[in-house]
Amino acid sequence: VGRQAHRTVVDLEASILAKNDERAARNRAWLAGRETLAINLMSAPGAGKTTLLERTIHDLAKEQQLFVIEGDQATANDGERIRDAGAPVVQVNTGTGCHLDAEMVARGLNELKPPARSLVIIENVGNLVCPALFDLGETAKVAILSVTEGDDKPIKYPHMFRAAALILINKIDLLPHVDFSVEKAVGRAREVNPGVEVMTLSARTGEGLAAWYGWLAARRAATGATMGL
Ligand SMILES: Nc1nc2c(ncn2[C@@H]2O[C@H](COP(=O)(O)OP(=O)(O)OP(=O)(O)O)[C@@H](O)[C@H]2O)c(=O)[nH]1
Ligand SMILES: [Mg+2]
Repeated sequence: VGRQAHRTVVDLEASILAKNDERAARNRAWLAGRETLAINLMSAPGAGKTTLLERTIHDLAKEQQLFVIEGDQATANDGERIRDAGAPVVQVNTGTGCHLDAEMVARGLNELKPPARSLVIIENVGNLVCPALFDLGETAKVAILSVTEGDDKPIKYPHMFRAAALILINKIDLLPHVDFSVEKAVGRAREVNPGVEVMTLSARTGEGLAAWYGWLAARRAATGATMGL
């Protein structure tokens, strides 16, 4: 009986992930059909996802409209911050859930209705574990690690840092006050994800943000190029 119950749990997990992957594939096709770049922004709680988005919306206001899907267990606080910063936003509350899934993103996109060739950023629930396991149909995953979390996190939570196309080390304005080696963090990130691009920045002071904006612009150009634009 024990073995049977175990098997049922394993089957259920596999079926949840299979259903999610199928929905994610439909999101990906929907985004591709609209030549839209979608970034899944992930980090531990408080690493600076919303702060980076507020700053990005502000700094790119003249050249690039951002559309945002905000994931949090509870409250509309981050959604309100994004709206105040000037971007269309849909807030998704996951309740007890520790991550967004592809169905939530499908509903978010349906409500947000980004026009063709948009840039959509999905702020995932603050968590270093669960979000890495769920494909949302995004074009790329970006992970933020802030210097107050410790330079050992990439090897302790390898799935998130392995899945990321880009790792942003945030809050570098605090480096003089914390015991964090950028060199060690980058080395550990590349232990789990060889060759991954890493940038250091401060969403507060703006240091390093030009490289992030350059990365976004290059990804947008590549999204168009692969679609024959
Ligand atoms: N010193 C410093 N503080 C920062 C920086 N970026 C964000 N913060 C602060 O870190 C705290 C958390 O920032 P948020 O942007 O809310 O973090 P988040 O990742 O969106 O948090 P959750 O949505 O709860 O997961 C806030 O007090 C920010 O002001 C930075 O570059 N430097
Ligand atoms: Mg946030």
